Amino acid sequence: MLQTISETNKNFSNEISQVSDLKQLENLRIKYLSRKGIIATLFEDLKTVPKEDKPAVGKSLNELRNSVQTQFDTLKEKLEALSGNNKQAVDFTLPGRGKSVGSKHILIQTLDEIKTIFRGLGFSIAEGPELESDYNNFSALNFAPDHPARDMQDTFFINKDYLLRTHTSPVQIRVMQNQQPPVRAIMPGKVYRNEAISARSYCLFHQVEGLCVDKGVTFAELKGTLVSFARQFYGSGFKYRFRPSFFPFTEPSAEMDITCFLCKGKGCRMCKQTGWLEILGCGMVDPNVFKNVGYDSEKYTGYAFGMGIERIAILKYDIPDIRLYFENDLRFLKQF
Ligand code: 2U9
Repeated sequence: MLQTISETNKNFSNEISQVSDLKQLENLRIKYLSRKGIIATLFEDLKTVPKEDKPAVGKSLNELRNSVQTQFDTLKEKLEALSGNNKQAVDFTLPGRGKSVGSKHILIQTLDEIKTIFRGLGFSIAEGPELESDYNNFSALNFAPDHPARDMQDTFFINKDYLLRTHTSPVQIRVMQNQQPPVRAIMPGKVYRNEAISARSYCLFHQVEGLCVDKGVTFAELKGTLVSFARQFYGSGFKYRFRPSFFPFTEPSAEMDITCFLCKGKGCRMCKQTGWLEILGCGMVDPNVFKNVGYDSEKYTGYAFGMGIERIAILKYDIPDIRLYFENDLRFLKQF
């Protein structure tokens, strides 16, 4: 019986290799695969095989039937496509289906651009954890114990001592705890704030902060570096100004504005009629912060700055709502 099965297999292979049209193929199907065909007859014969041989013979017969059926199906599909009989046949004249290629999210593109510019200005890149200690996020940065930012309403606390960082400044603390000056680094990353979600604020956003500490670092150097960054990032032809401000971790502190992109300084809805857009905060590192990390504030001075990436890109690309960044709507993402 096993020999008959093997011969049938050979015969079928031989016969199907000579088939050149659908009619011949149908005849072959009737001969081998129909209800009274060769294979069905072999299955009938299986009844007469001794009990102990049945498993092996049955297995071999199944393999024969599957192999014959597959060869038949494959050739049928090919011949139908060639004869044009089958409505589902492949139309080789149709253009291929293009594969869509993904792209970097606009926030990541903006972060990459900022990193490249600061690398060119001699800054390295430092990163740290998003879950931070209250000490690194607030106390070491000279926040008073009763500062409003420490309120549960503004910060996501994990417990009494740990929280989701509200800025990347704790990374500067970690860098200074681990290394003596000179320091020249930027700290990009995600930060979290417990705010009511609206078109202008979200519970999560991205920041790039920077720190430069050495002997004799001045406010003039801060201005030169940040204007150089802004000229590369926004293009030439804009004016900049520094306004006095306040942060617990810098003294003096300032905010940097750029001429409004939309009205070129005349006053419009985007700049709230001021002609200026705020792009970042900055200042000279407060001596109390140096004391907290063990730096000698008589010997060293430093400047620091911080910018929100969502805000920067909102201004640069006139994006109307911060939530668009996080919704993954392709109609938004594909524009960049
Ligand atoms: C250390 C010392 C000083 C980082 C700074 C700012 C000013 C600032 C805001 C910009 C928009 C936060 O994303 S935002 O909401 N940041 O204005 N950040 S100076 O100063 C530091 C940081 C760490 C040890």
